[in-house]
Parts: sequence; C-alpha cells; structure tokens
Amino acid sequence: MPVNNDEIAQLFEDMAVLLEMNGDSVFKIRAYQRAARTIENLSFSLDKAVHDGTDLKTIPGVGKAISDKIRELLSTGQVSTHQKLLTELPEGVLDLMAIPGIGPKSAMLFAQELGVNTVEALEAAVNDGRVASLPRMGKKAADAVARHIRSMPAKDQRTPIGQALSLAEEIGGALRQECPGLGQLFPAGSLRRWEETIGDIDLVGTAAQPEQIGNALTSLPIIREVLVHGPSKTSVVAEPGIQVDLRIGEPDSFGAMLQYFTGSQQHNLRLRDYANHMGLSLNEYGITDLKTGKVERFPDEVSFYARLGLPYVPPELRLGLWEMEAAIEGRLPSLVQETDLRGDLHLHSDWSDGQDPIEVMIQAAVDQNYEYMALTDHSSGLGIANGLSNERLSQQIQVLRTLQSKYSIAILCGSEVDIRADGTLDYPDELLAQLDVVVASVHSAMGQDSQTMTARIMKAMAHPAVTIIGHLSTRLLGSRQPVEFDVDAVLQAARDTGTALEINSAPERLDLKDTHAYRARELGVPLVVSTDSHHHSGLTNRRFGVAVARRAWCEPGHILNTLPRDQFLSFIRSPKPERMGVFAAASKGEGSP
Ligand code: DGT
Ligand code: CA
Ligand code: CA
Ligand code: ZN
Repeated sequence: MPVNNDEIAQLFEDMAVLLEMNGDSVFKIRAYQRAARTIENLSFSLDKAVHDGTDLKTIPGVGKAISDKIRELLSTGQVSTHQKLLTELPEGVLDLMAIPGIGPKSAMLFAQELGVNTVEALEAAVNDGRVASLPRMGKKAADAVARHIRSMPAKDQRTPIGQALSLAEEIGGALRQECPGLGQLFPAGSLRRWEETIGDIDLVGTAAQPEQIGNALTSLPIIREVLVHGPSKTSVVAEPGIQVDLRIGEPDSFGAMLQYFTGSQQHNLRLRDYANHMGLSLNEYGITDLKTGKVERFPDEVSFYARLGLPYVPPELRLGLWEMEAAIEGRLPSLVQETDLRGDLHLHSDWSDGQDPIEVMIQAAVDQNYEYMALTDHSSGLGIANGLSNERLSQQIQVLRTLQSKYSIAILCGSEVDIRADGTLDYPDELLAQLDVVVASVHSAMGQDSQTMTARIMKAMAHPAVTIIGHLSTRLLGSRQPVEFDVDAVLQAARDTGTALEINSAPERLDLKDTHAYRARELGVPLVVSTDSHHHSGLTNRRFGVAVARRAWCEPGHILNTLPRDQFLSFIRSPKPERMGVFAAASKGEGSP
C-alpha cells in the first residue's frame, strides 16, 4: 500500500509531540509541525513526486532531514527515529494527550508519578485527590483537568465549515444588535481562510468600549460556558460545543490584528521571516522597525502587506505554501469571485427530491442575475430520490422548452444521471442526447475498490453526452468517506475527454476538495461551480464552492460557468473532443498562476 500525504503529515505531527515530551529543541519541534501542515496541503502526492524524481527540498518547510524521513517512510513503511521515540514512551501517555488542554508535560507527569495510563484512571485520580496533590498542581488545576475530561467529545472533533459559518454569523448578528458601539467585526482564523473544517471560531473586531462586546458575548443565550473573560479577549463555548474566541482591538491597528489572527500560522511564520530580513518584526499590534524600535500601525490588511512591499494576499491562499513566492514575484492570481458566476448547472426541483417547483428554482437563478441555469433532477435508478423515469424526463423536457418563452434566462434541460456500478448511465443514449447538460454522478456501490471505481468514472467520462461529473468523491464532511479512486488518472481522463468536473458547493460536500481542484486547474480541466440546490435558498451556497475554487488558485477563466451565455452554449453544443479548444479559446487572456 502506498503511503498517502495525510499519513505522512500525521507521522510528523506525532514526531513533534514525541519530541516535545522529550524536551527537545523548540526549533526542531516547529520544523516537524510545519512540515506536517505543508504536506497536508500539497496538491500532489509525495509518493508520486518521489517516484518521479522530484527534489522534495524544493517544497517550503522541507529540508534534508524531513526529505530523508519521507523517503524512508515511503520505501520502508516506517521511520526509525519515530519508532525509537515510541518505544521510549510510558504507556498510555498518548491517550491522555488526546484530552483537550492536557499537553505532553502533564501527560508525562500523570503517567510517571501516578501510574495513570487511561482517561478513566485519570478521572479516578482527580476524584480521589491524587492529581491535586501532585507538585505544582493543586485543587484548581485538578478541577481544570476534570473539566477538560468532561468536554472531551465536543472539542475532539472539528466542525464542518457550513455549521461553523452559520454559527459565526448568528453570533455576529446578535453582537451587532446588542452593541451599538461595535465597529468592524470579521471572522478570522480557519473560517476566514475557508478551510473545510474549523477547530474553533475566531472573531476579531473594533469597538470604542471593548469590554462591552465581551460582556455581550458571554451573556448570549447560546453560550454554554465561559473559558476566558478579559478586557480584550473573550473565549466561550457556544451551544453545539464549538469554542468561540473574540478579540477586540483599536481601529488604527486593526489591519495587523486581523492579519495576525487570520493565520495560517505557517503563512505568518513565512511572512515574519520575510519581514525580519527587511529589518522589521511583526505582531498583532503592528510592524516594528528593529533598529529604531518604532512601531507602525495599520488600519487594514492592504496597508499592512504594502508596508512589506507585498500585494494583499487573499486569506484563502494563506497556507504558507507557494503564496509568498507568488506575492513577492507579483504572480498572485486574480481569484474568481461569486459575482463572476453566470449560471448554476446543478439544480433539483420537486419532480425528484427537491422541495420547490421548477418555476421557483428558475426564479431563484434569475434572482442571482444568471444568464443560464440547468435543471438536473435525478434519474430513475435512484429509487430513494424519486428519480425521473424515461417518460417523466421526456415530459419535463417539454415543460422546460415551453417555459423558456416566459424567461430571458437560458433554461437548459439537464439531468443528474446516476453512474451505475458498471459505469453505464441510467438513461438510454437517445434520451441523453436530447439533454443540454448531463451531470453524471456516483450514488451507489461506493465501496468498490479503487481500480473498479476509476474505470467506472472513466467510462462515464468517455460517454459523448456527459457534460460534467458531479461531486466526484461523494464524500460527506464528517459523515461519509470519499470513494477510492485514482485521482490523477481521473483528472487526466477529464482533460482528454473534454469532461468538466464539478465543485459541488453544498457545504457538507465541498467536492472536488481544494487540493483536487488545484490539480485539476493545473491540468487545464474545465471546472464548474454548482450548488446542487434542493431548495430555492440553496443557490447562495455558491460562496462555499467559490471559496474552494479560490483555494485552488482559480481565476474566472478556469471556471466554465463564468463564461458568457453564448460561449457557454457553444461549449456544450460542441462535440466533446472539441470542447477543450472552445474552453481554452473562451478563457484566453486569463493567466494561470
Ligand atoms: P483551527 O481553529 O484549528 O481551525 O485553525 P486556526 O488557524 O483558526 O487556528 P487558531 O484558532 O488556533 O488561531 C487563529 C490564528 O491565530 C492562527 O491561524 C494564527 C494565529 N495564531 C494563534 N496562535 C498562534 C501562535 O502561537 N503563533 C502564531 N504565529 N500565530 C498564532
Ligand atoms: Ca480557529
Ligand atoms: Ca482560536
Ligand atoms: Zn448527486
């Protein structure tokens, strides 16, 4: 079995923890953490890169030591220094560290001094006073340990962005209502970078009386627990068990603060190194001239980056990967925006499993100022989704063609057709040929092995009627694993056949995921940002899909449904082998980063 990037990242993460327990150098620990973050976000497979003879040291944060360990892991399946660290560790210490708030030092203390090596045993040791009697612990610290143990299930998992963003917006709205003195208020951290899952929600803002905002936050009805309540920082746990960190600063230095708390930590580390070389140092209050000690303040991020001679780096790109080089060399992309989209190509009505009639969905597309939309109800193979039989699909095509006369938006007849287990499609070819847009998706037999699934998807892409592959991996964030398939082979086949790939904006899907979309863009595969709406309100979910496209460094020219109506129609009306040419010509002038 090849070792994938996530497994390699996890190994470095583990090594950082193990080194920290050994009291190793903080620089070494950081280097491992940084490598883990970087590897997690790479758009290409390290296994493949090594195979292709790539020098891993060209990857930011990967030096000789890390590169050697990656090679050792890929060729032997383990890393000897990691194995050695593991054997030296007292039993159970890693389990104790899984408790939030318990770091390596405390875990070692409990294991060595109390012989405690499970969470249950630690709880017992708290209850009978043994934890409180440890050196430097005391009753207060022991109570904190008890609290951490109780909070375990909630804080253990990351929250999908859809849920985190609505909670953040609800809290933001409530704070605005309660506090007339509230100035700016932004999400920061992973939420502002549109990561697919969120550890905790960070909010940063400005106010004449900062303590007023903190007070308001702690007294909102959805707040379950107050962790920190200070003059400029307040941390709470909101109702479904999500931590919210609020920081309030001064308007004239807000740029540095927003930048600092937006992260990512990797991006900030690289930016700080860059600033140090200019004789400057960065912190959340501003930029300090190291010679004179003078601190400059910045009201916004644009002026903050400008002081470093850099263009504004969009938060979605702040991963500490390639964005710094691109910024320095003036090669940052002009990222696609929501308003660049001119159509939605994945919409359901109440003819299948949607909740609204066809005309409500058309009106929803009109309300987004779209030039075109495709109605794509399910095919009949999906008994559960009330899929359309051949007859009902023919009937729907008639209905849509008649409705067209009432609207100026182009109403495209489509279907979300099931890709059967053997790669054939759920409608006969004659019927498929009558459709303007065919979104082909996998909804069944998801447990197939990688080879079978890859062949299945590639067979669908080879079909002349298939315009787009929908939600390629079928994953559901936090509840269903992606199907197994050979990503590179599928992306190549998409390009070779002229099949577009969907970025599904439903926040529980986000499929393609960012790193796959990144790779698809590099290969020149036409990408589509669709919402897969089952209700008229769903079309606004496009912001999530656009964020994925932005994290993939996409400019408007990389996204098929930014094309004006005539060019888009010319794309779907061309025979598939010619579509790549149409797409390339239509998006000419948009540089690739
Ligand atoms: P999350 O919450 O795990 O989804 O990820 P973030 O990026 O939101 O992380 P969080 O909430 O711990 O911190 C928010 C930002 O604040 C982070 O992206 C960078 C900045 N930050 C926080 N702690 C540190 C730190 O110890 N060092 C540095 N350089 N930056 C930090
Ligand atoms: Ca956070
Ligand atoms: Ca935080
Ligand atoms: Zn679907």
